[in-house]
Amino acid sequence: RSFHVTGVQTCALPIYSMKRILRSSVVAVGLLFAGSIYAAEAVDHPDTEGAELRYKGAPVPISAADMRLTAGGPQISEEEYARSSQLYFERCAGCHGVLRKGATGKPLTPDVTSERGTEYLKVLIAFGTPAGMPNWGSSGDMTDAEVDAMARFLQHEPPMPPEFGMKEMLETWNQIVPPEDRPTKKQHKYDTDNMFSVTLRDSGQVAIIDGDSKKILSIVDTGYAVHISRPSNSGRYVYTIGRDAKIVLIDLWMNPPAKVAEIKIGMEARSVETSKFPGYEDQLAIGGAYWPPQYVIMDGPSLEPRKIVSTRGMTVDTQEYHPEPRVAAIVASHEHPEFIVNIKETGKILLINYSNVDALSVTTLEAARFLHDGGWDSTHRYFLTAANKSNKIAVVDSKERKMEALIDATEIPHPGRGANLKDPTYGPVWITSALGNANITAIGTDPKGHPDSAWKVVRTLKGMGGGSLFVKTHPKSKNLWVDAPLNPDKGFSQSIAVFDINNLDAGFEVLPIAKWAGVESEGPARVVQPEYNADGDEVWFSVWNGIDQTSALVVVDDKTRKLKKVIKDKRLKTPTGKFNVKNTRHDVY
Ligand code: DHE
Repeated sequence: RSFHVTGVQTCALPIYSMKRILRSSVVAVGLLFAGSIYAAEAVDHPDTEGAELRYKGAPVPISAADMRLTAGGPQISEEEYARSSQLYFERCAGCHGVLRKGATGKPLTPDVTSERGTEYLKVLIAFGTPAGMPNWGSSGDMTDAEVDAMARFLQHEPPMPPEFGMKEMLETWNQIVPPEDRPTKKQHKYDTDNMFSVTLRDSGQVAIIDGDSKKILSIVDTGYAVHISRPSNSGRYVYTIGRDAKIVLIDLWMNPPAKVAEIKIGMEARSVETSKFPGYEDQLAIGGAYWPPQYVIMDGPSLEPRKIVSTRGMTVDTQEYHPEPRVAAIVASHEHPEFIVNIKETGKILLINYSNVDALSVTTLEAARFLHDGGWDSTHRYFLTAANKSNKIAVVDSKERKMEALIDATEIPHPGRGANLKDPTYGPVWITSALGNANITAIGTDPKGHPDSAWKVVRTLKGMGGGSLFVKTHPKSKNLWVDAPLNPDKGFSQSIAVFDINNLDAGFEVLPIAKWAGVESEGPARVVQPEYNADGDEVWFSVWNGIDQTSALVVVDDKTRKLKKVIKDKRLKTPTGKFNVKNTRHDVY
């Protein structure tokens, strides 16, 4: 990483000493700037660690609309405004919100930023803060000119990205192979239940891999930086969602599996799910958008959009209006014909009854801000989900349609879908790891059989360290796998920790997955997201390298914990999430 000596000095000190001071002594900085910056730094990103910010720094493909200049704001050219708004979406919107009203980061609206002024903002952007704001300038991620333009851009109104209603959706809806022209039976010999849909993040594709032969059956172009895949209830289809809000429907019966429909549901999104309640299997799909803040219910096999609903509204705690509450995780209820939808910024969980799409009834549950990801307990009655900036796990009783509990958890819990296992002492528990520290938290989930442990943190194990994103086990397994792809120590980010479920206190074994793939020295080679095969006797790991570097999938024998297979192929670019059809459609984890 290069270090730029820039013209952003606001005092007599050379810039490199300022950098050192900013990193080493907040108090010194406070003195340097007559107290003002210290206060700002201390609150800008409370509890936000570098790992979390790296995780948030994913590009978002929204281009700037018209310039909206604030009277009296600093001069900025049209070109600088356009470039800065693109950079803002790529680097800053994840924390500060598209409209800059503040999300997990502070508000950056002109009333706030104009008081700070250009020089102050330049220093903040260039050097970051000890509280967690990245050093975009000194890290080389932004040039001096970009830092300078960004500081001026932030003092003007943010560009208003366009809304995306039915007209826009229909313009993007493409039925490549309409349902009536699709095969009436499977066109190949492969077992669709043991197929994996693997996110190829930076190439905007997924790989459909046969879990038995480990052969890549097809590479399907999807949305930009595709995020997750969800198979339909029957297991015939896979729905993928791109960060650009493009949903792609893949028919696994075709030979090779291929794209049969696509639609864009907004400008930016992360979640998609399909109806699972008996009588509605494969009939409907739902997509949740970050921008515009809305969800869309579609016809499952064709993706025809049927109902678009905005999520704008009041926050759960202070009851203030929020203009962009993003849709985070969505799961399909097994108890009612309902989708369960996390609304991040308002901290509310919606139970959307889809039995009559033209008269949707929605139960709104009050959880906590900022809802992110989550998954079912082993009975599929309770949905446990992270409110990650509140450091809480919210538990929804999907049968009774009510909040069951709101549990204090560890710092920035990040479960993915979580892991369900039978704890030898406490009975059925659901597990999450954390971004903020090494804690692996076990929560009791059996109010009938183990009432004393239900909805309590019954165990906290220590994993390899912070920067963990995903945990996984399988009902047939005795292993609990915990990754740490965002840990700054390569020894951890390139490895996996595995615990013995029957002897959790004994600590964990570390398996050097990236080394087994032979790619440990080529790039970051982060080991991310364990996923079981259909039989539950193999665990798959992604070794996530840069787009021009060699990545791999590593398959480990679950019983022996020994390497079984390394899948390397030049088409496997930046693999991250993997979704086994059987486990994902039956919510087995
Ligand atoms: Fe994810 C799940 C959002 C960054 C890999 N991610 C989710 C979900 C949400 C989400 C809302 C739950 C979807 C659901 O269940 O319906 N992710 C976000 C972000 O907003 C964030 C922080 C930043 C961004 O700009 O996207 C983000 N996520 C990442 C990554 O950098 C990861 C590690 C690599 C990648 O592919 O982008 C990543 N996210 C994943 C994966 C899942 C996921 C693999 C599904 C896990 C599972 O087992 O279900």
